[in-house]
Amino acid sequence: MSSKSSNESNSDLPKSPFWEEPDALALREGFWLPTCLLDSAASFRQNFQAREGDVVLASPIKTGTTWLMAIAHSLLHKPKSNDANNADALASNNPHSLVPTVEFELWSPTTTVNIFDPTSPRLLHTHLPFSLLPASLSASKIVYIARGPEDTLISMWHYFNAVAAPVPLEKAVECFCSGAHPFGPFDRHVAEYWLETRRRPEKVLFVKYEDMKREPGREVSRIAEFLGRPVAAEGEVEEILWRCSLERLKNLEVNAAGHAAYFRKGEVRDGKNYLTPEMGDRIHRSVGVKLEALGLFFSDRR
Ligand code: PAP
Repeated sequence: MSSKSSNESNSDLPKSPFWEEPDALALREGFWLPTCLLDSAASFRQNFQAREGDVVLASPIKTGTTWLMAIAHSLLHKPKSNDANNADALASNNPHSLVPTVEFELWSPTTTVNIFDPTSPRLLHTHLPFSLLPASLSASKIVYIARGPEDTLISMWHYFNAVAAPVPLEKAVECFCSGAHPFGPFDRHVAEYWLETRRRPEKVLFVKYEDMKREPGREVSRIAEFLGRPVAAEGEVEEILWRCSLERLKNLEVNAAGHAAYFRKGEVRDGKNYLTPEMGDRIHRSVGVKLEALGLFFSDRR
């Protein structure tokens, strides 16, 4: 994290194509950011003033962001049983509408999110790497969700093939291993937050998608404790898990149009259904080993 502003002009930054779009990404301080977000990312870093109680969710792309948004929002805005109007917000809002991704929303002329809303706690999300966050967030709690590289890549491939001109899997593997994808390189993004959680576990919580799938109750309780909203009532964790489940959210009308690509299979080791062993080895050599060297293992491979 740094308060130092970047003196580089956007046009000086190295550019890369992504999927079929030329110059879609620009390399800032070692990370490939979507070119269209360079200004808002810089403005966020320079101008954002965190407030006490702010909670920031952070993630690379396609690692469980939507699920984490739904869970964190449910924990911080528990419906009160005696308030008939305080219905489950997820029933009528996509999780991305409830938790703004700062670099997408903050300075967008069409945003409907008021980030300067004085009510606390503010719940925000970012795909930005830790080193590009505003300095004032150093006092805030951050919940980071990561996922194994093979499953992340396959999720990314399906997502971008659904929303943009499709590319063959070989090209997607090449792109992932080179690190030139939105907010990549993946290993560096994950490593920064992993090292930070080890330095400051009271401020940065590291969650793995695979753990959420295997032991969802334990992981939701861990997130709740970390956020200072422990789940005490019997059945509360189960209720939140049901509300936030892929099966439920995917079938809600609010998530059908425009948001359908966020909800797919949600399975661990789905990468194995698409990647050849050679592709898996390549991803492991380019990405996995760097994380394993830091003591970080994901169960999508083994
Ligand atoms: P984003 O980066 O565009 O926000 P993100 O939500 O991080 O996407 O990741 C999407 C993945 O999470 C999808 O995985 P898949 O492609 O392997 O299926 C999606 O299905 C999964 N996902 C979305 N919502 C949920 C949920 N409620 N529970 C479990 N997995 C979910």
